[in-house]
Amino acid sequence: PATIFLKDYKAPTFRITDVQLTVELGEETTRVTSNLSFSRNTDGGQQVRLHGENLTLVSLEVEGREIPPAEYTHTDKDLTFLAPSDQFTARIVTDIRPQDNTELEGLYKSSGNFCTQCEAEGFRKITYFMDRPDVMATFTTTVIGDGSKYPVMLSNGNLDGHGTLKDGRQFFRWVDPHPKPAYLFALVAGDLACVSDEFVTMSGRRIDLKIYVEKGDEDKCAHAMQSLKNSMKWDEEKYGREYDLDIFMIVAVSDFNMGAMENKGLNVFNSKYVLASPETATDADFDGIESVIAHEYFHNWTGNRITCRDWFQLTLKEGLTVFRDQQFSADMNSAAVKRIEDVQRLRAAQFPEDAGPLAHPIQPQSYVEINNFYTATIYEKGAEVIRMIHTLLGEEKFRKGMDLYFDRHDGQAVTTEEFVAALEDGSGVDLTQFRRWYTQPGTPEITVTDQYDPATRRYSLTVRQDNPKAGPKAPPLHIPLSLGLLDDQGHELMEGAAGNMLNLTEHEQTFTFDDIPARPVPSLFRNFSAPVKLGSNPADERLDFLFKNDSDPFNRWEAGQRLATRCLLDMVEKHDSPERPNAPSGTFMDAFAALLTDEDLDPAFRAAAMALPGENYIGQQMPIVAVDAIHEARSASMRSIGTRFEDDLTRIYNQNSGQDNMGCRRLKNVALSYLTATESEDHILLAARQYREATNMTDRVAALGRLVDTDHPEHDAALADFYARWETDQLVIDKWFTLQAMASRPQAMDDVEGLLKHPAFTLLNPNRVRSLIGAFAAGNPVHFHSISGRGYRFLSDRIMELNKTNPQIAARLVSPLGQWRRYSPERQTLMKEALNRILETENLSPHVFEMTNKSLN
Ligand code: BAL
Ligand code: ZN
Repeated sequence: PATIFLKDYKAPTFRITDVQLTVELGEETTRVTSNLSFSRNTDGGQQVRLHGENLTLVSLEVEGREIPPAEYTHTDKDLTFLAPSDQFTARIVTDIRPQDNTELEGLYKSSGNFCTQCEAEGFRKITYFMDRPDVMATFTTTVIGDGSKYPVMLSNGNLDGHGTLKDGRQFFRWVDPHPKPAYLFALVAGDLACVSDEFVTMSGRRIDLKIYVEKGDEDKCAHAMQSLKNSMKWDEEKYGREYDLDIFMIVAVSDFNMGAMENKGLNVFNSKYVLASPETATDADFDGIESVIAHEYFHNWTGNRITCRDWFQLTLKEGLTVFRDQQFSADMNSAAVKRIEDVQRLRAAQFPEDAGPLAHPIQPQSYVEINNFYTATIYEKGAEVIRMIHTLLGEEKFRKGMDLYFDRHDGQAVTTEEFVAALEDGSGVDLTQFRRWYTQPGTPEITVTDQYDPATRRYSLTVRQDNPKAGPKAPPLHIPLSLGLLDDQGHELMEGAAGNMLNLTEHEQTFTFDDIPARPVPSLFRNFSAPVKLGSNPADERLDFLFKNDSDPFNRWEAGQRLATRCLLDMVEKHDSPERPNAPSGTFMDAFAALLTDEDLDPAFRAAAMALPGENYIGQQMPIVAVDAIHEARSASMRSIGTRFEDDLTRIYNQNSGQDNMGCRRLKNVALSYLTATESEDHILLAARQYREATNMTDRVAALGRLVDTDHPEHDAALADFYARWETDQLVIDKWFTLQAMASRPQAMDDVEGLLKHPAFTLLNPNRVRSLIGAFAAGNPVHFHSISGRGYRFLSDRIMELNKTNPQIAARLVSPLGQWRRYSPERQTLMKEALNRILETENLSPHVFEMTNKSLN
């Protein structure tokens, strides 16, 4: 397959300025009639090339004249003809078969309803078009079909009319006055229920809000609707952005490749990010819904009104919009816990990507298949880059920069360079060096040494940055280092608890601080002010001090995690030696004990601080991941903490039971995880009781998660009960698959293979694939990396099967195998074998080819 390069970008010779689309939905054939208005954009000849895939061309007219086949060329990828003049119209009729579309890109069917997914290049599977984001057109869409089967017919924009045609078919016409690229097109038709509300904008306009769901799910939309209203208000208050159509619609579908899609005025969502009731969704699900609803809504300004010039600019809209949704969730909930979770996600998904064979800058230079570039780097690192701009500019100047960006580029398709220039011009802050973040891959590694001279009362910090992935000659990045200095009582030595912001711009730089009465303890990269790895490892005592005293909650949590990580790594290192410890160090245990009695802490923060780093994270700290030793060290630590602090943990469990509060539930369930780790009968029965008596999914799933890892009779009983109880709720059954996929008990691999044959399992539903196969590969290190190679074969078999029906989802499963360099030689061989098997598959899609091929390099 061909590689596409950023350097080859050329503006289109012609633009399409208006689209009049008629879609006649059928059970066999769906007919799409597209009336296009073209106008010349650049010199470059008369040739017009339209993208199109899997389409049956019925007819082509240009300026009202039927074009005979001799006058156009037609391949399985495009349709080319000559423009008669600089401005002309064309009418193209094509037939498609949405019911056969298992790739879930373009127009397809989900649970009997029609829906679309056009980003990045799905519109070309609906009709011939210049399917590139720098072609922005107004759209009028008429949907026609059987009104008894599809009473609801939706598209982008405002409703302009509906009725019944002479032949009895129903039609709805939608007009979207805002020029948009085709990737933002959407169409939905089906027998759906609707939940309605309204929002009054800051200028007093009344907006209809509609959430469409399958019948019976109406009572699970309240949280999504409230999140939408909160998002609309927040974007007005925080960024001065008002909604711009008369109606905003969300449709929940159960078969969806992504989380959700920001189509103009008609967001299509994976039902996972819409449907929630306390009985069926966990607190984490509620948070996920809030943030994804916000994310898609915020795209209306950052993505839709101002879009990307080409797909190399994807982070322009994604990094910025993730940053905005992170800000929103932080404002709605505990900002400290939100920041911790965002950094955990970055470290879990983006750091390994940036250190492995699939590393790329947030603005990549080339790709084979754009769908492979919806990555943690583009999204999560992209958001960190925007956050650093926000940190460097400060709240007020950042807003000025954003205001200028909106003013300057509204209605345009732009580049990240234009974004940075607007932020720079609006704020007056020079971002010349900062721009390197857009083109350098890799996670910078920071080492810090400090010195204190009591005679001069001068303290100095020497900070060094290295980015091995970007190569030895890579120029230094501009890194904001938010710093606090603490005295031995834990008081701040510099003004403002937020500390000072240092600009690290050289490979190595020394910062000095005068008038410091005694050697201070530095608190570095407060609130994780840059996406870097801090290499220098302070002594346990310093970490313990920061854990107890730092006023920056992120760094307080971080110090605890570093302490825990050090203990766990020490246990791993001594795994095969006679002095192998079976519990974390005394310093760690003391710090943990302090947490258990600190009732002043926010319960959610306390829960986050009490949780041990996960096995994958511990593995990331090792040159070669010691899979089994890590698992054993972590399990032994859980057990020893559970035993040593049984009374305190039981007290916390009891105090926080029965409280209708997310933080309390989280704290209680962390306590439960330690207690059940002791494997004592009493605690297993406690989990079983919690499972049975739970009034919400958070508690039920937390308890079931503890039981699936045991061989206790409650294991089978609880799993069977859960399935019987929720059999008809797909999203809940996903959890049932995931818990078993992530279990570490010895038979887990047999269980996972057995689940493939379960009647509720299907490779055609992406959520189900993620719930079993994705969860196993990413969340069950000890079985996935089994030295038998069974886990790798299991994954490669599924990728080869999925390659036939849904290449996008297949390709997304490849990355765990791409981490082979981080494992022992035996595992490396097995992982590469699995990758080679995939590569030898007949009819390998470009999606899977690119991911597999790059993973081997
Ligand atoms: N644009 C694809 C889904 C999202 O990032 O919102
Ligand atoms: Zn997005």
